Amino acid sequence: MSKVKIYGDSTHNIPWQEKPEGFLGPVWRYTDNPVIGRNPVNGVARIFNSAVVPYKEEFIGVFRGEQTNGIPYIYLGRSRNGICWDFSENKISFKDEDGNDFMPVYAYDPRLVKIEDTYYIIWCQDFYGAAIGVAKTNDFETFTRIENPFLPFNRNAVLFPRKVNGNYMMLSRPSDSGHTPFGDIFISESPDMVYWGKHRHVMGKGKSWWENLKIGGGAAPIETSEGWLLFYHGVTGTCNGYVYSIGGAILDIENPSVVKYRCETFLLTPEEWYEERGFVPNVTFPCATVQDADTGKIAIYYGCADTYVGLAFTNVDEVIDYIKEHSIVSDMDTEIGKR
Ligand code: BMA
Repeated sequence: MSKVKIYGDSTHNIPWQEKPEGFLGPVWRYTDNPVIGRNPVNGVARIFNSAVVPYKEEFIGVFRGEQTNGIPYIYLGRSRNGICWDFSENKISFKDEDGNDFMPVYAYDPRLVKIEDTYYIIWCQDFYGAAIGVAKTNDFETFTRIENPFLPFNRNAVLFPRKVNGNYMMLSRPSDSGHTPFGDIFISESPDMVYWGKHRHVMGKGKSWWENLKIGGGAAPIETSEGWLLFYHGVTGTCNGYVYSIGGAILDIENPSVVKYRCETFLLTPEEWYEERGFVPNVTFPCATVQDADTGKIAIYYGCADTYVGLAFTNVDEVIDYIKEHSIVSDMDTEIGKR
């Protein structure tokens, strides 16, 4: 039993390894990373920045597949253990609400969040520039696109796994259409997943070097007795390009635009060959977690160097203690975020 309670499902078959003896950080890597290597599907050169959920005693996921023509798209994958994946050779076929084909021009960085009985896919796509797309499914057979929630330009949208005060909640990171050199995390609310408003600032780029350029939401927040546990990405700029690390914060349960704790240090930063070397070097980019409410175990799925998918582990007590011990919050974090 963990000290901090996770509110959510039990996932007894969670992919998991104990922390290696002597390892110092709060998040440790799977020893056989990366879990998805190059050329995983015919016509797809790389899979990375992808999201997974437990589904019917197994796992299912939406995967960013970089096609051999360079255009990213979303592919479905299934796994018995969350580690070895079978991918569909075809892209996910999106329909509009009348059942007609409605394919985005491109699609990348999908997140996958279950709210009540519906699974939502949220990704970045072209809407006259980079913007957020949303689709829903109940069976992973038909995928219905619903209205785009926000105007361009925006990225890194992730839904909360339940309504808060009666509304759906979505984090996003307003941006430009290119390799955005700025960016804060905002939150928006909707009564119906169509109309979004009550926009609030959640947190800005950090003071620490590893997140001093921009930040963006990562995995869907995990509901705990200490608040919403958020794994996000933080970016710094170097003379050799951007470096993407994984950070952690805890948001207020009733009012998630308020940051209760924010870890001054990264939780994981590019160190291994598959994080440092690839299509875009030095990227660790979290998109999903799988957690077990009974034991507090958490598995983090993260993209590595825009080339591979990696798995990392922590547990709720350890990561929450670590974030609280290393927390520094600014006024911009703790305010309601309304101006
Ligand atoms: C961001 C997104 C991510 C990517 C990262 C590093 O802007 O496009 O998909 O992992 O850059 O290239």
